[in-house]
Amino acid sequence: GRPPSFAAVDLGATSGRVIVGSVVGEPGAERIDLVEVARFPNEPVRHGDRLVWDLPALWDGVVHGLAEAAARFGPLAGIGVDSWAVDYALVDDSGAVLSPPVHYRDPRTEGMADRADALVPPERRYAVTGLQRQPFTTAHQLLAEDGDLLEAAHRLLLVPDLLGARLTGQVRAEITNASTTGLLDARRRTWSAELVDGLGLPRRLLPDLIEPGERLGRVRAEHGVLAGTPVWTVGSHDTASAVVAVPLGAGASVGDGVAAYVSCGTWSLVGLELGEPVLTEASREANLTNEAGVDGTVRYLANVMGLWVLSETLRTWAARGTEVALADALAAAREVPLRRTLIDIDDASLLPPGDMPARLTQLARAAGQPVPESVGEVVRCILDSLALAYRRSVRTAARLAGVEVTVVHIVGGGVHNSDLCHLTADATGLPVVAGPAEGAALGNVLVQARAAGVLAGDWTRCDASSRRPAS
Ligand code: LFR
Repeated sequence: GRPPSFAAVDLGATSGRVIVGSVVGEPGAERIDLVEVARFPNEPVRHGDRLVWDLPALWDGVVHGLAEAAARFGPLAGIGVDSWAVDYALVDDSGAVLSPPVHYRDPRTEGMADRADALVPPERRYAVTGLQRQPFTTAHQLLAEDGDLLEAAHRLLLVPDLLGARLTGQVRAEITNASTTGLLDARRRTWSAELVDGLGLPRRLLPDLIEPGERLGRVRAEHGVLAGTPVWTVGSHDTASAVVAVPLGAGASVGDGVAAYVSCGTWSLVGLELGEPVLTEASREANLTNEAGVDGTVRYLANVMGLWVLSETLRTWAARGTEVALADALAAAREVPLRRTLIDIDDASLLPPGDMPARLTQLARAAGQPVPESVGEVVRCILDSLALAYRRSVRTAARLAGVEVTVVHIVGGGVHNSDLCHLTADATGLPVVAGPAEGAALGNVLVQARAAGVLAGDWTRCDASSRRPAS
């Protein structure tokens, strides 16, 4: 008969995708065939003075994509949803969305991390959550939230939880994404009442938690052809799903060390999979994050600003009338001497949308580096600075976790950027293994297939040695 097929809804900062994964092959030697059935743009829009996600467009893309998946692959064995983290909608007790989810790059969070510090000291927050300091953390967004809206709100739903609730009627907070709110206890994997209360947030906002690999519910009758399809919880934070798809165990057999990963897309998430969080002061000072992974693991990683800087640079040029294709930009960079200009790619000035070349000029000047002028020089500067940040992040994570890294896996769209893959190998001095490109979708499908009992229950995703940081 037909192989069981699972639809992964994978929403990224620039596009959403519905990808069907079919489990084929003999038991014990299964393979997942991935087919992209829909791709739709995700373009943030203005709502008053806020930058928000276009929820109606996303929902439309998701339901059409799922209908297409069902039409092509017959009754689906499941649906799973993952997206970027931290952003949420507030809903009332009928489930109606009270205002569109605000984009994490909106400047409303300015000063909110400091406000949070005044309520609960940063050392304490890190000791509980293990979460990196970022302006856009959900808790910081909530401190910037309109008071009337907060009062009217019944629940807060992160984007994948919101879509899951619309599909099934079930309201839950999937834990991998919940770990990016700044309100989750990293060790206990429960909401931290201490932090919720300490930050003055209403406890009722937080839905009951759920782990990946559970049946959230079935699609409601009103959704026509999809009605009755099981919706499985997955690593609903895209990075959690991407890490599931990294062949970490294979990598760990290179020497005695463990594998690091770079989940490379709009952001580059660089780090390790561990069995326990690292909650030390040194880790807080290095701004490494402990996010909840699938199967009780910890994603110990750094957010590196990522290919966002490059795409936003190309967008800046296009807006000025100079369209530069990515391939041409990369070709131009190859003509420029290596490491001509190195800047701190994680500088906060690069977070919001805007004129990237101007910001790079400023950073170069401040660092006493040659200002990048031509297309090639600018792109050279971005790629070299990214690779350097990868090296720094891999080394710092390894040092603070007490492990030796012997291989780096790159997954996500960035694997198509072979220049960046080579630079990463050169910068880290380690072998780099590239792929899969659709990491988040593959991880999403793997967790669904296991939950549905289609893949053996005992596949482990990482070598035991990478689950326990050496003491
Ligand atoms: C990557 C990602 C990162 C998160 C950032 C903002 O897509 O999910 O892991 O820090 O987006 O949500």
